[in-house]
Amino acid sequence: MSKTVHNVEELSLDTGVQEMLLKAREDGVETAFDRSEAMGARCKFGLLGVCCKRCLEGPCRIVPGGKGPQAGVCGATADAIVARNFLTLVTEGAAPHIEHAREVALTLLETAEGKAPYSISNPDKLLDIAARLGLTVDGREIKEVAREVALKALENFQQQFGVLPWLKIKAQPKTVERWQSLNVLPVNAHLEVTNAVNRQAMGCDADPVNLLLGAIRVALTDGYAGLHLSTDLQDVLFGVPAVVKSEYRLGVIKEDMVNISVHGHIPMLSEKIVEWAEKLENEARAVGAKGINIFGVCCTGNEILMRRGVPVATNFSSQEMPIVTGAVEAMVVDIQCIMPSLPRVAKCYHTEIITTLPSVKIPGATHVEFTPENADEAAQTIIRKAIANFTKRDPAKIKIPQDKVEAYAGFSTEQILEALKKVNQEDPLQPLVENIKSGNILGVVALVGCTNPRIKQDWANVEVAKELLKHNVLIVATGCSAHSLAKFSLMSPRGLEYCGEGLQQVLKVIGKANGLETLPPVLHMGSCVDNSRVDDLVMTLANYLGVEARDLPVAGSSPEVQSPKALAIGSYFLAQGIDVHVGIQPPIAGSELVSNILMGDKDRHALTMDGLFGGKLIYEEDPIKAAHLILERIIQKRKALGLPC
Ligand code: CUV
Ligand code: SF4
Repeated sequence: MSKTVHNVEELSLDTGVQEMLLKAREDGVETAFDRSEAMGARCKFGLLGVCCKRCLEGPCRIVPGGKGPQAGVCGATADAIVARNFLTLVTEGAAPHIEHAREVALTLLETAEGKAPYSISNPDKLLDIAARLGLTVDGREIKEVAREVALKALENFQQQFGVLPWLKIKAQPKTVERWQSLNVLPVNAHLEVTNAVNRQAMGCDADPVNLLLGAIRVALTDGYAGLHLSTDLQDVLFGVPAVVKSEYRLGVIKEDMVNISVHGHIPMLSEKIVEWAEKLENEARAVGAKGINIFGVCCTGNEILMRRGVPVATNFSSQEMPIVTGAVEAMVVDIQCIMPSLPRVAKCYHTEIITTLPSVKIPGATHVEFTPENADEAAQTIIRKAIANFTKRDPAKIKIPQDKVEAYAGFSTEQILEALKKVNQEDPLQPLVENIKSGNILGVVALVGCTNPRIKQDWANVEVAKELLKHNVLIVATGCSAHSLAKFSLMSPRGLEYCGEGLQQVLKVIGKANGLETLPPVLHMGSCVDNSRVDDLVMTLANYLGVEARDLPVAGSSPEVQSPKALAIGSYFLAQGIDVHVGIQPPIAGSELVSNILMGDKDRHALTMDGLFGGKLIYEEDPIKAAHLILERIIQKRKALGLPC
């Protein structure tokens, strides 16, 4: 194990995590925080994006503008290498969402055909989607409609001509025209991913501009065939989220119960775990536990928080910490953002790490294969394993941090509109839009993405949010950033103290109309795929005002980005013309051309995302400065709309 030099206070803002980091050191357990430190300064070539290992002539690396070779053996320049690597990141970010969506579509199909033990929880949303797709719904059975919607959804992975069906039912026509003129409209998700991998291969696309447009094309695929498709069909199967009150932080782990953590992304598994945990309570009591306590980690935690109010223990960087409490019987994982170290940490305790999908196995974990058809059996097997582990606890190793905080979640676009209806039944958007116009709400920012052991956990997410709230920016949040903000009370009435006066007033009025003291200043919109909900909200506002998304005073921010998935989502926002801030250096600095295209102002550079689409990438590590760069752009967009600033 590496020698640890940092104080735990410098590693995470979360006191529970700090406490567990100390315990991990005492227990001789290595964590991501230790490994990050042991890794030391990251490779400069990698940070700049100028390293290429696409073929066996290399690996090649370039010192930009410096001494030594200015092109790879094949002749690829730094511009081409950086642009290609960016496309790789976006593709690697999109593919997981696309696979996620396809799994959900197949589950819907199997449910409609009676082959999988799920139900159509929200027929209204199903009928709405069917109508948008132009399917006949009148006089037909729900299951029949569901089957047809599922088949239509699968066309997003199959059709050889035309435009991605889910893009057609969601995007604004004027924006689609722009995308068409730039030739970035996707056909089907599998084709787009294959094509993207193909064009980045050795000896293929070497034009940095074309490669970056390729990244936008993949990002649009991510947005529609990944994010939107997943959320829509998950809402049909499991319900549209509505406001729930729940709890956050490691204190949600309960000493006297069988604790099961769900971690990963796919709600088909976590929903079944929650369902069967209730049904098997008696078996837990039989081994001396008071019951079964399910809690979430990362995005599948968001899914069951949003729909069931299940508490969340922690987010990405500290996913090993629940195990360190010594009180977790099982951590069940599916896909994405799962640290391969989990079974090594679990070895020091009695926790069983359970993998569930054929393409995600980890040495040292137990594997219980999960499919939609065998969902009930798999969930029971998993829960019984956890119950059996309860008796294997070592009392000397148990220590659970006491901190927990309350948080409200469940703010789907549908729920936000419902809440606004209580203020104005006929014209629900009117109160929101009036307050945006007057400046009581200066703009809306989506705080999205991850935490990253390269920087102090939760700190940048929370600081960016507080600074924006102070300037009357309404915040919506998803992913692990949402977890950060919830952990620090920004999703509870207590968060009101950080808001500017105008925003406070609006939140109180809408809150009171809904029987609450206030709305929380940060609205939790869900998991990473639920950035589709952010897009839905933006579309709703834009359509109401008769403008495009790119005209609105809105932005995205990912202060602690870790996953390429967040870069794919960010690029999707860019394609919509929405500015995106990242607080971790994106690997593009090795090419001035690529940096200028992605981050440049349209007034200063001939060719930019800003000029082509209307939004740009902002890189700033300092959260306060970042917030002000975002505010500047929001004010620019307000001015263009003729709104007071
Ligand atoms: Ni999908 S992608 S660390 S779990 S948000 Fe969390 Fe969210 Fe980033 Fe991963
Ligand atoms: Fe080097 Fe070109 Fe091969 Fe990349 S593709 S490793 S730059 S020769």
